[in-house]
Amino acid sequence: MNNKTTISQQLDKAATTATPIAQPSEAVKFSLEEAYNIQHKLIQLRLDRGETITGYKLGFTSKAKMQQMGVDDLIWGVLTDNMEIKPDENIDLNQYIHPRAEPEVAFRISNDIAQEITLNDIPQYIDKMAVAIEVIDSRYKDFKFSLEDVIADNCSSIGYCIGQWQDLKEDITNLPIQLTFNDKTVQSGFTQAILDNPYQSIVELSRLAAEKNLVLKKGQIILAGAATAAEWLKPKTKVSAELKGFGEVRFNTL
Ligand code: OOG
Repeated sequence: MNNKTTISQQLDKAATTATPIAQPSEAVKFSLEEAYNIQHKLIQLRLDRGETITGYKLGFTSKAKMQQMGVDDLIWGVLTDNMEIKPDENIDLNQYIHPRAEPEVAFRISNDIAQEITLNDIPQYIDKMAVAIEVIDSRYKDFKFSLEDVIADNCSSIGYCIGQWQDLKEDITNLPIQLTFNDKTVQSGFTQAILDNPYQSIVELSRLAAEKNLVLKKGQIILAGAATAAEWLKPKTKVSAELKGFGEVRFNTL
């Protein structure tokens, strides 16, 4: 596990075969920067198989998630077309290791973002937002990891389901958001939990991307991070997320 390419290959295999592996940081210490390099190589393996980048996700933008996972910094990962779950799709949980769902807010980029932007710039770069569900599935045994491990693992990403795109509203700082399983609420919170304002997640991502000279492209999406803790997915469940004023999105597990 000393070689960084090996870690990315092992993570890729763990994901494609739904088989958990040990946390690499238990065998070798590596920095946050090295962790993002491993993530980059991991994504490259997916792109080499023909997948395309559809957007980015932020993680640990809320205290609820940081506390649930025992970490203390914001992280970001890459979304690809292969991860998309269509609304009302039926998904087979056997393709995952130990999947969890989170209710989220998604944004759509309308103009390339090539530098750090501010909250005031957002209407120039983002045209729509939607309620979303993110499915996360750590490749590590028992869903346990250090910050470096989870970054290397592309921030546990595996799936995303986006509701109907809607026009932006000026103030989205404190909207109720919830996750339901078979119409029963299993997680609920408020968008304020996401960096005090979900739009702030776009600002943070633009800063992180600018540091790497990465352009966030028109048409790509941004998942702002969960406002609540994540919930284990179970078979035969109607999984739905609702964001007040932005409707609902759902998929079903087989
Ligand atoms: C890491 C991903 C965290 C979020 O929204 O905070 C995340 C994990 O908890 O496995 O997606």
